[in-house]
Amino acid sequence: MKIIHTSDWHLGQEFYSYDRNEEHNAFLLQLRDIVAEEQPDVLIVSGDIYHNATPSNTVMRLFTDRLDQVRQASPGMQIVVIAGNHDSATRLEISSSVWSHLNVHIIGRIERNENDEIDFRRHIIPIGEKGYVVALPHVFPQNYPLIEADTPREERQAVFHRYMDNVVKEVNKDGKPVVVAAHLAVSGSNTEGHDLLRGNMDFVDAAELGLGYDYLALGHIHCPQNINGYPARYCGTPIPVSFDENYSHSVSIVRIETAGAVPEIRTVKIDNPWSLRTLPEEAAPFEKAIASLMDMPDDEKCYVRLNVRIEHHAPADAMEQAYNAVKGKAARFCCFKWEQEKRESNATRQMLDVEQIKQLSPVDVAELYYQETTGEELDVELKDMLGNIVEQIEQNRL
Ligand SMILES: [Mn+2]
Repeated sequence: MKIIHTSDWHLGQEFYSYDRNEEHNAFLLQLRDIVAEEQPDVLIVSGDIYHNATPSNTVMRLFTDRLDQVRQASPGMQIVVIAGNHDSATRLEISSSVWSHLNVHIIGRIERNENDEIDFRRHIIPIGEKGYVVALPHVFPQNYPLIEADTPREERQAVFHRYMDNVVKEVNKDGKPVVVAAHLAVSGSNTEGHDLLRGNMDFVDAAELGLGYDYLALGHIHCPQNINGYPARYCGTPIPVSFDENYSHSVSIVRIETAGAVPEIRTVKIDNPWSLRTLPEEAAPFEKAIASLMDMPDDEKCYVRLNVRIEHHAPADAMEQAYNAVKGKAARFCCFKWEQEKRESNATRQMLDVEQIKQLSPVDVAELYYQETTGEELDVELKDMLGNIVEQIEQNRL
């Protein structure tokens, strides 16, 4: 079985208010050409098709038109699409019955049949005589359906995977290769480029998914990587979603000869017409950073994040200066990456032990912290304000 594995397209992403349809269109045309060249048995899209739950008409049209062209580039191929956490599961499935006539299988969610039983078989897609793809859309861990009465919420996902595994074995009587497509975060994977402070990720131990597969085609984590100890891989984003996804972007081509064989994996690079650049590479003072923006060639298509080291405060008109610097250029200024210059405190650093700290008021601690991190005295007004807040909290507590 020959597979093209891709995920995390994030179609419709607005990048610092810039529209990315040109880039996504360029990717989908490259995907069409790769499919034409490789003639795979199946194309797997492991979730996050769209960036938002409510993509615009233009973006949905782009998906429909281009997916149809991709399909025609290898007419015998099956296409399996699952929902990611960014997708609306129900919206993604709107046209799934029409697509199913064209060998395109869109699985957005887990459904129950008229007897209120989980429809496991809906997720098992035969790839001709070659094998099966098991399509597991994204489900938040706390939302996995209850299969066995009294299963605690935190165990429902593992129970679901165990049942799924058993149904796959029932269906796959001839022992053909099985590929599982899933959109989830596996423990121990490299999350480079993801801002985990913004949105928490629920990590799942890969062992929880059972071992009833020959290849696990993962989506969700954007950095391409194989998972240690498992025939599993994140193919990564074809188009970077953030400045921190500073690595090569590709789709994965996977071949599995027989069940139990180690999958052969290679990648095909995707070229983005717009690069994402952080300028200068090392953080520099504001004026120097602006100068590097001014020095950019007029016709260079790229998104720019300015890497600035500041001593005190950023200039109030920093944004305006940056926008002015790219006037008349193709480059799109996006944002700043601020780095506060570490300064030695003027006051001798006080080392306090626990008992000494206990003697201090919260405002004293704030004052010391401010002195130590900025090297300056805390503003009197700010100090009074903090004092009032602390007082109010203490009064409420009594
Ligand atoms: Mn994603």
